[in-house]
Amino acid sequence: DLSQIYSKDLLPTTGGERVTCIFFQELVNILIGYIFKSNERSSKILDFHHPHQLKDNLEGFSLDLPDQPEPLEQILVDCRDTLKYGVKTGHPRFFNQLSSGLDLIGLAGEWLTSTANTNMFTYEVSPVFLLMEEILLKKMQSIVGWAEEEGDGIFCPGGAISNLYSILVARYDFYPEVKTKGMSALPRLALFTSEHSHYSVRKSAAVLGMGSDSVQVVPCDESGKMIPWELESSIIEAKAKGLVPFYVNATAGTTVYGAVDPLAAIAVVCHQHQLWLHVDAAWGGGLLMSRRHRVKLQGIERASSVTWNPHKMMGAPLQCSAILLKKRGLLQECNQLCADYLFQNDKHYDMSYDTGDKTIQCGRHVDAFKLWLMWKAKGSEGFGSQVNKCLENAEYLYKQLQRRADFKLVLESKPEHSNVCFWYIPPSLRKLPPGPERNRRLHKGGRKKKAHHHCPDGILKLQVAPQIKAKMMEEGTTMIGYQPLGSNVNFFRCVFSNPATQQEDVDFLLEEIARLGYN
Ligand code: ABU
Repeated sequence: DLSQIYSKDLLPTTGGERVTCIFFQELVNILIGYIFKSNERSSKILDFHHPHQLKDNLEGFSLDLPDQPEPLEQILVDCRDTLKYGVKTGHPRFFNQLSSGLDLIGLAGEWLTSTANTNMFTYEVSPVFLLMEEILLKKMQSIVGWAEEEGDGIFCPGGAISNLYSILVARYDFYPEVKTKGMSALPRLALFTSEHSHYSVRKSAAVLGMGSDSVQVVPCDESGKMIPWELESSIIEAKAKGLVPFYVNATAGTTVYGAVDPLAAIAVVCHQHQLWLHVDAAWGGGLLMSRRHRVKLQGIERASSVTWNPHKMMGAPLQCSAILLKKRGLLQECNQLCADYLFQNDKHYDMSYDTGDKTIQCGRHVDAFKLWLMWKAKGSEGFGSQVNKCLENAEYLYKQLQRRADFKLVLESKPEHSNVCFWYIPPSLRKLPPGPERNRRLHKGGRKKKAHHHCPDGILKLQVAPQIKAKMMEEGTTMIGYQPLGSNVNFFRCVFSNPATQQEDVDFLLEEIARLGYN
């Protein structure tokens, strides 16, 4: 009975061993129950509530912070409720995000990491984790295809920050004085990225003081790949305007279509114009683990830097993202400030392992251990099979969509990655041929007559895909994302990164969309 027991009764309180043990056993039971539920197809993915409902002591679940301590029994109830009202991203029918699944070895790694509760800035406090990070980075660099004497990098908080590092270091490589003199040391720089690339490139340019307008957006072909000759034209045009090109971002696995830019051809353009080539393989990096699919990233070895997120295709628990740099030492030179209280130069061990000064953070979470543990448990081959399975699921979905009259593929070609994009065509629109009229009606708001706090008259206008998504979330049976892109009105994007997903889940998804969208 933990109703009269408080956190003060846990360790380090003298004699707190028994209570600590009971509390954690109860907590582990809650977590194991959650893991089981996440793997049960019949369980809901989410028990959706609007923010105002969740903030309003829903079924006694209070988010308010008390002045007086609450007993451990209540703390366990809070843990259970937190999971109850969250989203089971490990459920085999969760297709909403590029990162999904619940890898149990990765989870064990994350638990251990939190238990160790240390900081990645110095070897002094993270000796084992820092060596594991080094081993992982070297392994990833060799998989990218860099030579033994090349390669550097660091794990960072997500792909957007990894991309930011690539621009920061590229700029430093061309203009080292920017570190001390700031923007006055720079000409008007130009960066290049494709229209389908991740928004973090433009955001980074803004954060780094160059302005998002310094990013030149290069057109793509119909499958979402950057067109190399358009890149070259853009570079020439920028030079003619007096801008100084220095950086090209190529994407290996765009967020929506999963397109891989033609890396080898882009590398040739970058070489001709002496530009830094970064490959944002946050999503596509996982393909490198598969003998069958790694060929799609041919040319990545010519990049000066690579973003690769193992928390996406490789299924590592969030967060786990690496920025890899070909030129050794640049990251340290670019960012180091030698704070005396951390990076003393008279330590008794090899201080090159105090890698914290390579980063723009000070405190840094241990993101490497869970991946290291997963790699031990699966081997490189295991990751390869996992990736192959995700792409097989994507191909299965693609084939189902090809043969059904109630769905329409956005791209007719076979998916290159595990993204499959499609529209659901309600019966009322099925007789219309693809074209502007059908698009207009797919785009037109339907009427949803359920009360909604944002909509005082209780009528909410939603287009076909958002309407289906809204019902899906309220029923909690499956989850898939949607978005418009270019001239394409809102369409669904299904992505596979969860090894728990089977073909029966793909069948379920289509039937569920058809059921929810039927009108
Ligand atoms: N670019 C971050 C991941 C986006 C997504 O999960 O859809």
